[in-house]
Amino acid sequence: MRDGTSSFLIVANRLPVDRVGENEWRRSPGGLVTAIAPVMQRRDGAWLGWTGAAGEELKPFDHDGMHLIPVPLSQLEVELYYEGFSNATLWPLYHDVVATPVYSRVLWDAYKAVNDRFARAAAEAAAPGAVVWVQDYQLQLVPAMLRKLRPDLKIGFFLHIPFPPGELFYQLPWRNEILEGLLGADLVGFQRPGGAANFLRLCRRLLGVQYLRNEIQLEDRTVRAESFPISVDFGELDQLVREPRVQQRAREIRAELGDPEHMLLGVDRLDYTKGIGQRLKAFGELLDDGSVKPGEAVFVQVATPTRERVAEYIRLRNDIELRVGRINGEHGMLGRHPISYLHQSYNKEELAALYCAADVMVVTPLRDGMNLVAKEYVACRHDLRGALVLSEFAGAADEMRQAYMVNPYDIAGMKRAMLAAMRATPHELARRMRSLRRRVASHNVDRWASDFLTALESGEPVPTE
Ligand code: GDG
Repeated sequence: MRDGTSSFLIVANRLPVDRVGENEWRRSPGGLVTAIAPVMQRRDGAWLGWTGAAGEELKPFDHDGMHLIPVPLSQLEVELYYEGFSNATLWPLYHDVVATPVYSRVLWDAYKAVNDRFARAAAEAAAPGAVVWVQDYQLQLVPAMLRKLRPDLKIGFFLHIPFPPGELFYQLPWRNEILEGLLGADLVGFQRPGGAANFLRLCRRLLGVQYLRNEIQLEDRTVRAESFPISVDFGELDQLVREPRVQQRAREIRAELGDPEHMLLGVDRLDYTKGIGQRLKAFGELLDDGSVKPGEAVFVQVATPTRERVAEYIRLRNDIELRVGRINGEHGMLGRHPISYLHQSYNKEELAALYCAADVMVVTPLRDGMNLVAKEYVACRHDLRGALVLSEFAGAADEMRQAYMVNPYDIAGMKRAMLAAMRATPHELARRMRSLRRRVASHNVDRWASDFLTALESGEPVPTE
């Protein structure tokens, strides 16, 4: 046991590993782990979170140079705290109410109880004066709970999803408690400046605290709210797609699709915030009105399974699959379909090959904290070919102005953007891609993590450019 000895602690809903055998684990894919792992190794760090299996009680263990501390969740807590309050209340509320949030006291009680368990576990694991970095919407009460137990700690919080304006946040019956929970941190990080501004204004209106610029003055301390746009591991992806086997696989993918003139691609968790239905509708209409001929373009939609027991997700899957079936039924030919729909997960390399193969990447969320897929696509296109169609409502839109920007609610506008992307000259594509790549390369995920931690530890703002 190493209780109370970690000078750097990550607290997240999930541990950064997936089980691959009885006692075997594999590091989860994703930039967050990659960015944070070196910091963990340098500072004798630990990561606290759930293993993903209900009812499992495991002792702390080491994996891949990281010390992991499992926090158990019962089956009922998974239903009430995770599927319930986190994903049926907070997720839709924070994403502009694109689905109706469920407000239930039973779910709220479970959320509080689980947050309390995470806070206690963190209080036990942290060394005196340690830095603790709490992640995301599932754990918004942890900062205040932890500060009460351990006032000596430096506590940071980062929200990966949007933070909504008052018009929406006011709906939440426990709005004050959530704000008070977050105010337990020394630094509250958001993806976009708008999220930080919403938070500051809501604290003033609902809690009556005052702020100057980005600092809230409490009786005994200061809390800062700032934006830190998350990113991807640009270098790793750039290197991966230069491997001959990945390039070969990209050629195979196009051949398997019948070598269409245009390959369009969507890669998302099958989530109602991602605008999958809207983009397929736009593509279907391009076929209906003859702007795109069957056989000329193929739309590959990878829709990774997610939150499959939450009612809205079951409905969404049915809607999308009905739409895909209709479009393919009307415009397909024997053995050839305009939409290749894949309700499956792929490994990183296959995903990279798909990015390399696609002429047009279509990223059209109705609301998204950042959207890493847009940045991954750009990181994979050292050939400067390929176009990015991007929703104005993704956090990534702030930084990726050279994309073909769309309003995903405007189907006609999306059709125009997809056509423009398909018809762009190589020169135009290269011009846009070069500028997009410059931005993502210089603002990669390491920079996100180090900017946040520097700001947390120094108490000084980090210059944004
Ligand atoms: C939340 C916020 C914010 C997808 N399918 C497969 C797969 N993926 C990977 C993608 C990408 C990640 O999952 C998805 O990240 P996004 O950012 O697009 O979206 P969320 O999951 O909603 O993430 C979001 C993010 O947190 C980080 O702060 O950007 O706004 O909602 O990396 O590549 N990966 C693999 N197989 C798949 O089939 N290996």
